[in-house]
Amino acid sequence: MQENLILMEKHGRVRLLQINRPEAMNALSPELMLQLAKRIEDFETDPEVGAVVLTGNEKAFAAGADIKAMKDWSYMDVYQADFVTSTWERISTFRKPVIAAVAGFALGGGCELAMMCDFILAAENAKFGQPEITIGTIPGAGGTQRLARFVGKSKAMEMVLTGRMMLAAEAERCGLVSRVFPIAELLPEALRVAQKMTELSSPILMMAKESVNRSFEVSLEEGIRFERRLFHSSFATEDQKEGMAAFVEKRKPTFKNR
Ligand code: DAK
Repeated sequence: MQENLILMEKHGRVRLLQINRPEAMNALSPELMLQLAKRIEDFETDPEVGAVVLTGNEKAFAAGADIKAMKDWSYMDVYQADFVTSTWERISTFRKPVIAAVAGFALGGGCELAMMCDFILAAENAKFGQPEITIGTIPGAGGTQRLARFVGKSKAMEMVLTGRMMLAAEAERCGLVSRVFPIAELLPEALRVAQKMTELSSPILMMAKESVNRSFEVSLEEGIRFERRLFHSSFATEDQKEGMAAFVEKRKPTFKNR
């Protein structure tokens, strides 16, 4: 198995993960997704990790699942291995904040992987697309579901049914991307934003993330009930006491993640 398909750098309590298959436009092979899932699994319980930035290189965040690996798989191969579910979905259940910093192509599984992150910061050269239809399949890692929720039916349908790519500016306009930067500023900005989050209370961040994610699953009434319960729960934490005391005392809070 090829090692180092996912490179890791430590920046304080931020972990920068870089998809590392430049020769294949960062195509997401099963080995690569396994290495990514293992990293995320380790970070979940490591108190030294407060937030994650997932990135690729200047040409490609990831140009999709590995077509060369997939092309001869049978129905039974993908069904029995539970292809996608077993490794790909791990990032979408990660409880700590994860930012996708996207430059270049984010296509097919690459676009789906970015959408599994909490938000997407993009370089001006980023291109998003679900081109599976052009190779005889459909998005299989959440593209038909998450894209429709994020950008609405019309744009999602157009992208999924035609394979058209969307440039960063359009992706920002329609809400797929939270902000766009010149390429040289993308990583420093993503790391800066992640670093800011590590200065906040980790359990409260988890509550906030869980609550926003809930909005995609349930009715407004149920979502608001869920939010209210978590909001009330936040008052049981030491960090809520510290945060509000610090505001009143006009000082910076020191959160203990308790
Ligand atoms: N897989 C494997 N290799 C890839 C690749 C990919 N997705 N994308 C690029 N490469 C490889 C190319 O084959 C080429 O390799 P060599 O020929 O040098 O050996 C190398 O990367 C450089 O690519 P190009 O020469 O094509 O570079 P260009 O700049 O000309 O074009 C491109 C860049 C990104 C526009 C182009 O490479 C491209 O169209 N790539 C494919 C994009 C695509 O169709 N992506 C969707 C993949 S399908 C499922 C769940 C999920 C999925 C499927 C099933 N199940 C539950 C069953 C997900 C499917 C997908 O993501």
